[in-house]
Amino acid sequence: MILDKINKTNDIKKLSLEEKKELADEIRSYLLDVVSQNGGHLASNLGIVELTIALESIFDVSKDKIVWDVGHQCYVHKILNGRKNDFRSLRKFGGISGFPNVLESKTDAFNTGHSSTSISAAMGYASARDIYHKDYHVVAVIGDGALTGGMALEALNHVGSSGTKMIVILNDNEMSISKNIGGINLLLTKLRIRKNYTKSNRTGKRIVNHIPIVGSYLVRFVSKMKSSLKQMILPGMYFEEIGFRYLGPVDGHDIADLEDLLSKAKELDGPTLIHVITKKGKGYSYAEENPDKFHGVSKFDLATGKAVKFKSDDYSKVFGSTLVSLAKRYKKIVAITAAMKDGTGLSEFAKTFPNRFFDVGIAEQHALTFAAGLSRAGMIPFISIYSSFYQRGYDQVIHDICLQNLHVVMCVDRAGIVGNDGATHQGMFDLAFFRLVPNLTIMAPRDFKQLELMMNFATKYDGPIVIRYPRGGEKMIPYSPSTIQLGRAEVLQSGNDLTIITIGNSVYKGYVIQERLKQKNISCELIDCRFLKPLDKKTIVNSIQKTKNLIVIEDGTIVGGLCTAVKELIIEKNIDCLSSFYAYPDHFIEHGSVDELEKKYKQDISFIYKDVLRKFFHKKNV
Ligand SMILES: Cc1ncc(C[n+]2csc(CCOP(=O)(O)OP(=O)(O)O)c2C)c(N)n1
Repeated sequence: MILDKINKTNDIKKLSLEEKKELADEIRSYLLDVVSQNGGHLASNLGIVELTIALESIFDVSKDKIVWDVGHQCYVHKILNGRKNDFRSLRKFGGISGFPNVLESKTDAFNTGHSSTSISAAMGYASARDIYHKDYHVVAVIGDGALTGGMALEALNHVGSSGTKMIVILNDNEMSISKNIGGINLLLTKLRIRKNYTKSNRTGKRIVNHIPIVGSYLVRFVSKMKSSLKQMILPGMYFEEIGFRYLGPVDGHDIADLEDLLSKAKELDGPTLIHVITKKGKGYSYAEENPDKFHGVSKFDLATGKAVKFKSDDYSKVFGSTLVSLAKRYKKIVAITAAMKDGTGLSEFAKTFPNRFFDVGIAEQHALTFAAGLSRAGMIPFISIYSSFYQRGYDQVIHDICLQNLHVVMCVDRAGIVGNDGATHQGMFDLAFFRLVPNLTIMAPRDFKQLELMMNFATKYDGPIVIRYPRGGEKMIPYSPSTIQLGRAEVLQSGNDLTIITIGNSVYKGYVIQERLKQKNISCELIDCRFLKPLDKKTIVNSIQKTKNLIVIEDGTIVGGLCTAVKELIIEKNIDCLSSFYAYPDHFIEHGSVDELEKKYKQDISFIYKDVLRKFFHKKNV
């Protein structure tokens, strides 16, 4: 096995071209083997094997800086840089991360996970290098999807005009998670056929030259027109116009061609953009045919390409189908996604209402202000974004939506702990950061039925409103949700000994704890807040004043969300009570399964139950 020769950074440089080709096959098998077991980002990594081999053959990642955009395609890099054996622990609790991580290896130049940051970070490295007169190369590797993100375009704008020496590798596979969309994609489509243009240009010249008398004049005339023609016909000029030297397109699966171009680019001064064409899912037929389905996978059977676990309904699906039925009744409803049509459950909506569906690309900021504009014009926009990606659109929520008090329904998918994607993707902060925003109403459903009711409520509600729900399915509790009233909590269970305050998927934990405490003759009052904002202060205060004992359980950070809201209330009303708050600490939460992370951070039902017995009821042997 050639892979046996790869143990540390730069071992790749010792291989011949033939060995590298063999290595590419072996790496693909290894990727398939591990990702089919552990889950992860498959298709993007299969597509970038040769490009990574070529890059790390030409550059020296022990000193040169390669910044991987999004970072989901860094598996090959990890295998080549000291983590070949650890790769089996990919995304597992205590194992290596599915994204670049500077703490894992010096060869991971920058932590990524969210899209479109690589060119900015690389520009930082390049500028610092120049200030200190240091000597290293800087490369940003960015996909055609990530290039649609505003930050990437802002960074191109900066780098192009700066004249700074750095390389941007555009890994163009025509796919974001779904098919890539938008004007940038149109530009790239023209660039992809540039090779054909060059060939036909040469043929054209030969033909014109043979036209008697005027032939050679025509060729001279055409040559004079070349630069303006080039501008019209060769869209690579777009990058050149903004200050980049454009090289390519080059076949991203031909190691020799790639190495050739990369070594030339290495010698050039100023900003260079290399356009590399790759095939997402390369080498595994199921992934080549359905790159979107194999973008991010959970455990699957290699022989059939089918998921091992049957996928039952999840919140995203329920959101999607509910929105379709609402949109049939309310013609003003439109749906927006930022490149996450499938993930957010909007595929059915897109098919049913193509004119009322907008995929804006990886552009959360634009998506939110676009929703604000739609709302001003009388539409009812539903926008669904993952919790951690809302972080990018915070000012748009505040300045464009809430300041004008606009009716925009902001659905927050993947809220709370999401698991194996780790720190960049945990939906820890949304309750906290949304709570600060004036005019904003915030809800969280405890099950599918309540999500439907909340979506109904949000359709008729006239103002900015958030509905947050977790990744995955519902956990059933035996209380069917009742009508939603603005700012009204639901008391699910009356009791005298302990008040349990919860919201969203944490209601389930509260319910199970309450049931267990009942066995010990402890009677709990279980409150589903439903609204974080406006908070039902009256119901909460009445309950705490009755029981004098309080716990709050929340799937998010301990800072700023429900726990903080209840603490503020206790102080405001000067309530004397014993209290305990269960939420994630003020840390970034690493990767692992939800169960493992809950245990580590003492958020699991067993821990909370025992803790409550100890703290409130002095019972030890439980
Ligand atoms: C800000 C942000 N929004 C959405 C995502 C989700 N996401 C991860 S990868 C991806 C598509 C990236 O496409 P591209 O850059 O072309 O890379 P490819 O997977 O095709 O190689 C998206 C939308 C993200 N990581 N960050």
